[in-house]
Parts: sequence; structure tokens; C-alpha cells
Amino acid sequence: MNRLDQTGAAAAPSPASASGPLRLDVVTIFPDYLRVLDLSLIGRAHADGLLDLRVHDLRDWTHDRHRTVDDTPIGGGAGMVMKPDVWGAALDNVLAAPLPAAPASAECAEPAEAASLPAPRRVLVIPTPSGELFTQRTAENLAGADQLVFACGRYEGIDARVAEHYAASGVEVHELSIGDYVLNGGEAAVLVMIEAIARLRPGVLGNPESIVEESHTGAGLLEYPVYTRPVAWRGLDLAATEPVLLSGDHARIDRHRRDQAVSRTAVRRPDLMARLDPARLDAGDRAALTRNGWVAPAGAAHPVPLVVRPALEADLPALADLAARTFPDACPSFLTSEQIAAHIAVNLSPQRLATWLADPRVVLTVAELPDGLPTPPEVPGTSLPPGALVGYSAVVAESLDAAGALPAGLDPRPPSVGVPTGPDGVGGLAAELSKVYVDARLRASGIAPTLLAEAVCDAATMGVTALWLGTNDANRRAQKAYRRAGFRKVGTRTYEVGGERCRDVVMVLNPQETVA
Ligand code: JDH
Repeated sequence: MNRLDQTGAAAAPSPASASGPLRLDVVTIFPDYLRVLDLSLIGRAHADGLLDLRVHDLRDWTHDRHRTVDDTPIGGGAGMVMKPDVWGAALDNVLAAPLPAAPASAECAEPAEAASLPAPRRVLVIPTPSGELFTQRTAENLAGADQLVFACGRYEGIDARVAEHYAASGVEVHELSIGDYVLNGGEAAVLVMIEAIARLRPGVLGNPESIVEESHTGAGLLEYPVYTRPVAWRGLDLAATEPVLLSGDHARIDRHRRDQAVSRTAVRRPDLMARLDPARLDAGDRAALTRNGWVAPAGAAHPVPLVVRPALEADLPALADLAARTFPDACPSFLTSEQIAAHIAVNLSPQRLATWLADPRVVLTVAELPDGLPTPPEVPGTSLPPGALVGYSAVVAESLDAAGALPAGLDPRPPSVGVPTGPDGVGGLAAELSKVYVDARLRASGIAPTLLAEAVCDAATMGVTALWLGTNDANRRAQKAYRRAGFRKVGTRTYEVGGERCRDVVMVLNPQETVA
């Protein structure tokens, strides 16, 4: 449940060890509703003297024969509103309850100093559908109080002057909602709040380690799924679906669980994704994020959505620009900018890209930031506009069109690349991965591996059995990335950039084997 600490700034555990029991007063017209508290761990904590829970019947503070607690709304409207005078009498009473003094600590041993003890922290909590959201952070804050008074309304709620009056008289008042749905009264909300708060007090929860773990794991992610024996249950066999968990390899298990936490959060709680702290994400987290449609570039304030999709006609200008910007990064340093520009003008021109887009033998994939990349205040000038293209890949299949021609710009296949037959023992098709380029600002954010996986997947669908690429001999970073994706070095080739001969490493992968 660490995700509930959504700010990442875990509040200090309550200082209850230095104070007395937490005094809880609940005022309600349905005292029996709160009886379940006696059964749960709260009941045991009550018995152990860690909590002092008192439930009061609001009608005890009425004075009329009918014990009236409600009246019609002033200004008209449906329903009834709870009377401020009855609530005032009840709350004056419980907020004046004597609280046991904190046990004398070493510094406060002198009677003179005991007289200057700080006033106890008394908090009035009013559940209401229009309150601030009650979160784990609220629970952590309220767990530090000495007394919590819960005012459970019914009907349309409590006359608004009650909250106003106590706040104005110096009482700490919180109007809180447990979520965006409508209850019939505050009682169920108070059960929820008390359970969330009480378990944070030392000694209330059986296992204090679980609380320590909550505030230190994760970066605001949902929990990964958990399992226990039997390993196979009703046809669901963890040996088949979750082999990593049975591997005994704790590093791999941790990584796998973290990946599951990321994809769960992306699918179930996209609202939490944008609130993740990139500083608390490692490279593996970033890769998992990107596989799930988010990217957290180093130095970004928070993750942003990422879409990996087929390139469209409308992308051409931006795509050509991206290609021209990223190609030089992959070139050896001895090439002049004129040589690189000459190469780009021919091989990565808008015309060439347009030809590829129109050619069914070419799959052009782009990575887009639909919301752009907002500028973190401390890193100016790195922002990107909504819809920015930040990466692309091209798979060019080696097949002839009706006129007997190969696709434009397909490099000659090096002799070191063999073309295995297809899974059915026939066919066999080569394609060049030409190539995976990512905007330098988004390096190491997991986009390249995602584009690469997409390209391999597309190649598999096209029936490709030999997906090959040439990448500069000196570009170790790129070779490592391709190796990670399953490519193996099979040889070298020479490659001309603007008339200059460069040495490339040739790597190959069979998409039919990779994509099971
Ligand atoms: C306290 C009375 C019932 C129901 C008016 C509000 C349309 C007003 N998360 C939470 N949901 N509900 C409560 C809660 C409900 C309470 C009381 C807490 C006291 N009621 C009540 C409906 C309205 N309604 C929603 N609008 C969309 C008008 C009161 C709660 C908490 N915590």
C-alpha cells in the first residue's frame, strides 16, 4: 500500500510513544454502527490501553421530547439538515474531556516544568462528501494527535456553521471525504479513517515491520501481485505463468515484481503515473514504464505519456527533422558535417521517408510524446511541445515489387547474413532494420528498447526470418542495445556516408524465434 504515500514525503511516525493513548470520540445517531470497532484490532488496542475509544449518542444532547437532531434547510431544498445547537452541545462536551497527561519524560521530571506541558492536540474530524480527500498522508498526520473527535452526520449533513465555529475557536477542524462516491452518513467513513489511523500508532498493528516497509518501498507504485501455495491451482500454474518467482534468483524476482508494479499502475491508476518521482526510478523501471506507455527522461519533473505507433503522412516533416537530428549522433567522429549532411540529403530526405511510408514492404514506427515534455523549472530549454516525435525505427523487407524492384534505400545484404527458412520450412525473408534512432534528450529512457521490440514484432508479422542491421563499429552503446534485444554479431561491412567509407558491425536476429 506504499502508493498511498503519494507525495513520496512520508510523514514521521506518530510520536505516540512519548504520549498517552490516542483518545477517539465518535458522535453519531447510530452508536451501534461503530460496535464493529470492538471486534477488530482496534478493539484489542482498546483493551491493551493503546486507544481510548468512546462512542456517543448525539441524541443525548437534545432537549425536546422527540429528541430532534434535524430541521429543514434554510433557503429551501430537499432533505433535512442537522441542527447546530445539538451538535454544539455534544462537541463542547467531548472536546473538553480531560486527557491523561503524557508520561513524565526525563526533561519534564520537575513539577514546575510539568505545569508548562504543551496543550494536547485535539482534532475535530467532520466526514462529508464535499471534504478534502482523506489519504494515507492524512492518516499519518492525524495519527500524531492526542484526541480525534469524529462528528458523524446524516441526512444532508451538519449545519455548516458547526465547522466554522470550532475552527474560529481555535480547534483544528478537518472536513474530510474518503472518496468520490456518496454514502448515507459519516459512520462508514469514520470506520475507515479510524482503521487507517489507528494501525499507524505503535503497538496497534501486530507487525510494525509492515508499516516500516510501507513507507520505504516503491516510488508511489501499486503493489505487485502476490501468490502462495499451491503452485498450481485450478489450472493456474505459476510454474508456467510466473517462472521467475520459482527461480530462487532474488535480483530477478525483485526486477520482475517491480515491472509488474509499474504495468499495474499504468493500467489501473494512470493518475498515479504522472506523480512518480523520476529520481526514484532505476533504468529497469524506466524500461518498464516505456513498455506501458510512459517515459521518464532523466531530469524530468515527472513521467509523461509515450505513444509508439505507425508513422503517418502528417509525421513526415517532423520525422525528416528527427532523422536529420539523430543520424549524426550515430556517426564516427572522423566524418565531417558536410559528409553527414550529404548522406542525410539522400538517405533520410522527406522524399525518401515518403517513399517508405507508401511502400508496404517498409514499416516505419514513431515514438511520440502526445503531451510533450514539460520543462522542469531547474532545467530550462529542454521542453518539447505536445505531439513531439522523439524516436523512430524502420524495417525494410527484401522483397521485389510488381516491377521487380527492391525497396528504395535498402542496403545490400552483407554475405554474412544468412536467411533461414520460415517456421513452416518454406519462405524465409530478410529485412534490414534501418534503424532505431532516439532524440538525444531522451536517451536511456527506455524508448530505444521499446521501438526495437516493436520493430522485431512487426518483422515477425511480416514473415521476416533474418532481421539484420549495420551499426558503426565504434558505437558500442548501440551494439550493446541491439545485443540486449537479441541481435548477434555475424560480420562487418563497409558503409559509405557522404563518400567516406565507414566500418560497420553487422548484427542479425530471427524474429520468428524471438517472438514466440
Ligand atoms: C458524511 C450525510 C449523506 C449524501 C449531498 C453530495 C450531490 C450530502 N466519501 C463520502 N461520501 N459520502 C460521505 C458522507 C455522506 C454523508 C455524511 C459523509 C453526512 N451524508 C449525504 C449526499 C449529500 N450530495 C454529493 N453530490 C454529488 C449532493 C450528504 C463521505 C465521506 N466522508
